[in-house]
Amino acid sequence: MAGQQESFKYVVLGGGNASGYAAREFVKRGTPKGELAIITDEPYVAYERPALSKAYLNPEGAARLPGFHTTVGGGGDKQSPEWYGENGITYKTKTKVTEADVKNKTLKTADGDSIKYEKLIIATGARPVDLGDFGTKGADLKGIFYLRNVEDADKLIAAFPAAKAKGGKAIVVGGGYIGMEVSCGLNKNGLDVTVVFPEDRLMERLFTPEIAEFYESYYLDKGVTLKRGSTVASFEGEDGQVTHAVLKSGEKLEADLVLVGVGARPNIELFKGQVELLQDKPGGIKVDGRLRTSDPDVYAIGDVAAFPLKRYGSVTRQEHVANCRQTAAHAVAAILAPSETGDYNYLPFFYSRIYDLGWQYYGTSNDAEPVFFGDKASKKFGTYFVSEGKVVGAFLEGGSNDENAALKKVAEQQPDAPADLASQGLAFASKL
Ligand code: NAD
Ligand code: ISD
Repeated sequence: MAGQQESFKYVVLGGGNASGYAAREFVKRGTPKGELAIITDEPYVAYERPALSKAYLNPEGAARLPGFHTTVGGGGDKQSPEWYGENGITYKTKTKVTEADVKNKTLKTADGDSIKYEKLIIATGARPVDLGDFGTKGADLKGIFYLRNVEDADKLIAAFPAAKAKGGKAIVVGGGYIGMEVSCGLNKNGLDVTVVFPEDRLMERLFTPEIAEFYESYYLDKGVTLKRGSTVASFEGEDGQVTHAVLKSGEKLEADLVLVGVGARPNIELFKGQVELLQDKPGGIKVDGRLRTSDPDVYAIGDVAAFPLKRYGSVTRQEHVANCRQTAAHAVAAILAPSETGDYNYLPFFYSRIYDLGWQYYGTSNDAEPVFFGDKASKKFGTYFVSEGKVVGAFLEGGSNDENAALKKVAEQQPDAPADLASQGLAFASKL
């Protein structure tokens, strides 16, 4: 029945990974049943989104729900819909909020219902940048896919047989996370993959040329083609279905399937004029060290939150699962135990897995000199980042849990860099 009115002490808006970790923290801290609601337009309760560009695309033994519901990725319970019910949490799926009225602490849904809250946590996340936003002609043709949620991944997978029947040419636009991880998935599924990206190397924002060269060779060995320094000017099609990608250079590539990963935009629109937003980079909803927005009863977490990065004295948004988990727990702590909760102190962390490889990266490489160590041939190598004589960041391919933990310690402690850092290699991190 439309026009229903409900009221909860706490509401989390957005059902991404962050919402599941927030629920876990509410439960851990003994929140009485009936006080928390989570609202999402997705059809599923929270799941570990990173699986979608990795194990979800495996040709065999692929991850599927309910196998990767939050919080399995963080070493916790698999929070099924029943888990939320048992813990007295109202989880409204397929519910689109179309209006937020922060002054009156009310959200309105597309069905005309109102939901009132005392404290709101915004966890609306981010959405893929659409190539149509860049004016790319033909960007609305069928056969062009994006990847953000389970439905996107299912549509992509469902398109494999027809694409293969036509010749199996897959174009991946973008050389970042999605570009690298999904190229691996498409390649493992037998598609003939070409990656098109504007930079001179893959994952330019994190990889040095020396690091990138290793992964690029790996893709080439697997039969993946890399088109560096290229963007797609337009797509061509037949009967509404994509057939070709035309690069800025004029080169025309056959395209039976296209996957686009050219970045993400924070979902802030509902809160324009309601709470303070960051107009300039990094964009998003501005929060303080307690993840609180300009309204004292509204918090923001995960990809959408622009927060003070305490250890580097800057403001950042981090589109990363580690930040989503940690901001969720921190905001709930700040709400339920304000006197015991200090400022959020995040250590930037990035990771990825492709084929039999896996890398982790902690800290920063801003204005830092890379110091390479290890041996690419044995698939175990890394790079320290040194700034003003201190090691401020570290990257490692093929690390064990202990080695990755040692790497994290380096970025946290920022030790002095010895002259023989490169030859000490991993031993330097391990003995801290
Ligand atoms: P990204 O920022 O990692 O990469 C974007 C890439 O787009 C850039 O490397 C660039 O090559 C490319 N690009 C930009 N404009 C282009 C254009 N006009 N034509 C061709 N290429 C262009 O973003 P993403 O890969 O789209 O990922 C989206 C989100 O998903 C991000 O928030 C990311 O952090 C997250 N994600 C993270 C992981 C992980 O942490 N392992 C994995 C998958 C996705
Ligand atoms: O680590 C990751 C990953 O693989 C993602 O897809 O962080 C993102 C999260 O979904 C946050 O954007």
